[in-house]
Amino acid sequence: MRFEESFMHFILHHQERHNRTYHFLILMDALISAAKHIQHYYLTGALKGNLGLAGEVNVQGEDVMRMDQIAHEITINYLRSSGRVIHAVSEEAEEVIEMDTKGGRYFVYFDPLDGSSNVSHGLPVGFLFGIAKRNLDGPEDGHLRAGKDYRAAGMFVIPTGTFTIALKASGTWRFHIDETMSFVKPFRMILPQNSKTWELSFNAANRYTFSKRVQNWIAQKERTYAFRYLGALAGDFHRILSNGGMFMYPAIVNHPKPEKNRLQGKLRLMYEAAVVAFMCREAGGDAVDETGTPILEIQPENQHQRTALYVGSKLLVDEIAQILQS
Ligand code: AFP
Repeated sequence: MRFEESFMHFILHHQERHNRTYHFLILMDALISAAKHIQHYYLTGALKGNLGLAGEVNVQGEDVMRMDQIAHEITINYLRSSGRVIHAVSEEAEEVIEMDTKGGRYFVYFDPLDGSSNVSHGLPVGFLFGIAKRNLDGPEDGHLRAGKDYRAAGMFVIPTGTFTIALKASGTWRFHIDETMSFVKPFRMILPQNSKTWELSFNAANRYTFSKRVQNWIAQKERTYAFRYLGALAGDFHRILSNGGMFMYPAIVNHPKPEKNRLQGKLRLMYEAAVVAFMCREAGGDAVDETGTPILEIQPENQHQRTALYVGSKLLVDEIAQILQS
């Protein structure tokens, strides 16, 4: 009988190999438990049509589907009881959530249900997270960390049961859920060099609202690469990690109704863009914002800060970065 290596064993071996404590293991156990719990709710609630709009508005002024709120509460509960988190930042909470301010070692930034408009269609959503570590030796250094300081970042694609995580300087790894609800079979993700499989992913409805130089770049490329878009970052980025190419959510600068321009882009820096940028860099790719600045270098000023995002194969990201900087 053949047993596949589980994520928890994988991470245990990783910590031991690097002579590290087990605190990170306990934190990961909390995140895995939260993801499985959210998956259970999705399958038993959302797909049976039991989860409608909650009638609330989140901090970004969007309708909160009940599922978002449930996923948020589930995650907070597991993170809090892990005893390892000092502060958490969630897409669903305006303020930073204080947890174990004395004993906590980690900052966790998360979006528990990204792409929630997919829920009512039974299509994939993402649970994205980034983890930074408290400065245990020197002065307290706060929760606003640039992506380059993350120790790990990952995403669960719910309900398909895939989990991808990048560990600082140790690569990006994909796992699949098995019939016992364990994430198993670590597979190292490296962006393919061969451009035959590369894809572009962006919301085509926005195309003519992008800057002229981005529009021109798309016009040059559109016959070269296939185009895919799901509308949930985790699902779209999952494909880019496997096939190569680039996901982009550029700044909206030419909207016919100028009040609808989004000069800072749409996606959140700390729990969307930096998370996929971290995974992408560990898989050999890169990510930049609208000024061509590496996403992982951006120092956040606010936990809900937005950014434009270009993430994927290094060749394409370097190319667009040059254009954006010119
Ligand atoms: P929602 O959670 O509001 O559906 O937003 C999802 C998201 O933040 C990200 O997952 C997608 O890539 C992007 O927004 C889709 O945005 P558009 O609907 O504007 O294409």
